[in-house]
Amino acid sequence: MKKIALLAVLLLPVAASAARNAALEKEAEQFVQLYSAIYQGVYTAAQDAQWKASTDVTPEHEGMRTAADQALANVTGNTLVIEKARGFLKRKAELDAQTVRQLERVWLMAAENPNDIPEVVAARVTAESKQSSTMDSFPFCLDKSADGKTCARPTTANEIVDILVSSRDLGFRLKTWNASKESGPALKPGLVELRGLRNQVARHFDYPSYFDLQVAWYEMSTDEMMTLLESTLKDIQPLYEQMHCWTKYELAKRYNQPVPKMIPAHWLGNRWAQEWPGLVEGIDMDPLFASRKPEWIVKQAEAFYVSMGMGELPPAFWKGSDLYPVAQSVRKKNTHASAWHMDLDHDVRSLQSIEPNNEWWATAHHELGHIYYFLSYSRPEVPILLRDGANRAFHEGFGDMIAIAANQQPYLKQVGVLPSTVTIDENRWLLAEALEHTIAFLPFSAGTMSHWERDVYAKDLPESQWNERWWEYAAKYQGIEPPAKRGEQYCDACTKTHINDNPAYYYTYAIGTVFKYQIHDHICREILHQDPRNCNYYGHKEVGDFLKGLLSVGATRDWRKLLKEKTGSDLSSKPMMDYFAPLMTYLQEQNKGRSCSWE
Ligand code: X8Z
Ligand code: ZN
Repeated sequence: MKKIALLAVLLLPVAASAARNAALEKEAEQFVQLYSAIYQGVYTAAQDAQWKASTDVTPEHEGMRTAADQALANVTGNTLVIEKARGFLKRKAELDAQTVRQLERVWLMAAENPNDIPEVVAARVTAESKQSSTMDSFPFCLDKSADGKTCARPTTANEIVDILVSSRDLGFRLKTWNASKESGPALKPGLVELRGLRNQVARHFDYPSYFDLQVAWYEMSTDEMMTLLESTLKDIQPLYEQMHCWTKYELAKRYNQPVPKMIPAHWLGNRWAQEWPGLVEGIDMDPLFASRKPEWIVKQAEAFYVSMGMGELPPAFWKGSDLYPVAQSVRKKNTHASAWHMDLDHDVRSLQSIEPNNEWWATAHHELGHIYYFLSYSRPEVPILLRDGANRAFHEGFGDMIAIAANQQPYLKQVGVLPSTVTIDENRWLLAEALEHTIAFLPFSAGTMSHWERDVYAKDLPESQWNERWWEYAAKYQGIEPPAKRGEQYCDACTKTHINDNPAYYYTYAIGTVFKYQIHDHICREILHQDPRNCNYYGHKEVGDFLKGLLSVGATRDWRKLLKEKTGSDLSSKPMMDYFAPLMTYLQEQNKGRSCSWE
């Protein structure tokens, strides 16, 4: 209890009235500078080793990653660092705000690896590397050999997506969905161990759980975060119910099945039902990209940012990135897209497996958003420790917002993806966006994922209940059910990348979704004077200037104040709800006389 009180003092906002202390400020600044210089070096070495381990999974690279992560942990969780940071933070009222912001980050990073429990930190570092290797090299298989010992028909994450988006054969879909869940049992033991170790480090630092430690990056408690998520879910609930109803009737017709209450998971075009692509007849974007080269996707995404005056990607990006699929027989690599700030300066890279389709089109814009954010705040005025998003959701939301703009009809026509003669019904276009990017995504991100991880970390949910709880939440928030009962021998949550290697983070995407519509709305209405549903930023330097103002401050500003200053409003789902408002009337009309409830 006493330690919790101390923690509360450390994280309290700086009192405006307190007297600054020049000598203490100087001492704290020197500490932060020395720490930053060492941190940047070991962080870069760890990024380098993690990059190799993620792009070429071998036992040797895993070992090198473990060693480099341990070196990083030795610095960030060093006992002297902890002692110093604690001392300064106790007197934060006497320090300037920028130094305090940096010290708070030193503190949060120390809590990941407290060196006074070295055996726990070492076990965690090793287990994290191992879990990533298991996940990144997992051999997905569609058909086993006759004796069940080898794989007769290997498959890939990209192929699983293709099948689930396009196949109309329910039996084949089921087989593919089941194959996609096979990594779960392989990953569960590692996640059980990691849950314990992650909670142990966080609790050693008096955070109630690892979930609370991650949420603290937003300067929020777990309860505050869950309240924010619940309120977002409440805002979209009426629209989600209509969309869910429309979808189940549509799919029942497509597969010639009775209309179910809940949607069977293998009916949808994504293995976690997080996005629902391929549903709106007449809006099939994939063929529009099929004739393009994967290289075109990423160059065109770059062109979008360049058109707003954001500069070309540096040679380091093209030299260092790993952007296209590779057969597992050649090299095993993580197939989930990511963006990397290798040295907290201008060495930026992205790891992707781009194929010419609509999903990778959006993903490439998303990843370049991270890259442009990195580049934007990597300037001398922004200290190393504040080279980060104003909060994590700003980072996730920024590139996604560019992806909204890059998916609107005026722009798609301008770059020749959509023939200029085509006119598409606005409501159906909006429905596709709601299904593929937004309204289907929020119950997954703010609902199932975030609540499940909250329970696993903050409520110590016994591992004997993990799968049951996962499907309880999928039913409650998403109205989705598994194709057949899934016992505890499976770990369906474990098949999701972030559960393993980006834990207690996923609510970030939900907040990023709300954020991106808020910024998009501001850009369209206030800067471009265009309708947010038909709005084209391409070529608009004034939009680039606005965005640079938002991004280039990195984490030097309080995210709430920055958002209010830039948009005139606190974080709000109103712009998102206004954007999708016409859909409600459209779907209510479509769903007339249907039985919609899934309870
Ligand atoms: O993981 C990602 C990005 C990498 S930061 C591709 N996203 C989430 C996911 O795929 O689950 C983007 C949207 C949600
Ligand atoms: Zn991202």
